[in-house]
Amino acid sequence: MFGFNPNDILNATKKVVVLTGAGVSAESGIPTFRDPMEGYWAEFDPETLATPQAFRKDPRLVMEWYQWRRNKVLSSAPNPAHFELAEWQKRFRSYTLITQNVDGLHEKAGSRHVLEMHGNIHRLRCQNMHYHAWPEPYEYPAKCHVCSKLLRPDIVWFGENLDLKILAACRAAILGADTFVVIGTSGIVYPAAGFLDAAQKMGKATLVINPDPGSGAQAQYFIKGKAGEVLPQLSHAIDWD
Ligand code: BJW
Repeated sequence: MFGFNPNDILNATKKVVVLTGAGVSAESGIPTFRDPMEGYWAEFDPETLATPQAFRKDPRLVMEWYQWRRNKVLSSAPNPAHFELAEWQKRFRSYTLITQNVDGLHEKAGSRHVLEMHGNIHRLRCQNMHYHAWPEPYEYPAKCHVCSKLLRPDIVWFGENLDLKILAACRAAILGADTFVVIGTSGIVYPAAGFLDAAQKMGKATLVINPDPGSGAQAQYFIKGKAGEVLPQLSHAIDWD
């Protein structure tokens, strides 16, 4: 079915790290970023919405866009890929889930200790890193209770630094892993985009799951298909004991 025996790289004795991207939430109805027809960047300009400069120039526009996106996420549900990846935390000797997604759907499906590289759309923060939940109902401009600065989504925009502790945890997990699995990411945005090559250079077994062979086909193993279909089949094919 896969062209290789999944038990060779995924079984209960393995230490596994999974990196996910927007493709994992596509089957939950959340658009990816770079799909040429339905991706966010097909309709919206990242420069005017997902950069610190955009927020300085027009904070209301940026907040309205994120409020719209958050409402979309709130009305969506995890799909079989999220649920299968949550199951995996019980299956392997060691397991770390890293995501670039900000939608929180992994946690909603039951995954714990997820390393969220790009933040979380359900949190707001000010420039002084005071964190807040979205006020319900939200009305622009929401300000920080501590320092009165304007609140923004706790999301890593282009040109912004990632949380160094989270990045260090991602790198340590990959360093300690036997197998690195990459699902549903175009592998364009750094630093996450560098993880697959780094894992290969470290001699880890690498597996990519993606409907587009252009996204990560350099991996040792590649499964062409949708995450919500492939992951349950893959789990079914593994001898877990
Ligand atoms: C399916 C599917 C299905 C569909 N099943 N699959 C080195 C080289 C070059 C540039 C840089 C570099 N280092 C830094 C940069 C600059 C920049 C960058 O990478 N630019 C590139 C565009 C070249 N990076 C940054 O600015 C980062 N900051 C940084 O590096 O600071 C320095 C620093 C680093 C470390 C420590 C300290 C300092 C920040 C990047 C922040 C990215 N933010 C975004 C937007 C967040 C805002 C928001 O959500 O609104 O994060 S960009 C956007 O892309 C979002 C995503 O998380 C990210 C990745 O996208 P993803 O997930 O890959 O989605 P798509 O749409 O690209 O792909 C979807 C995939 O799914 C496709 O492959 C489909 O085929 C597949 N798919 N259906 C499975 N059913």
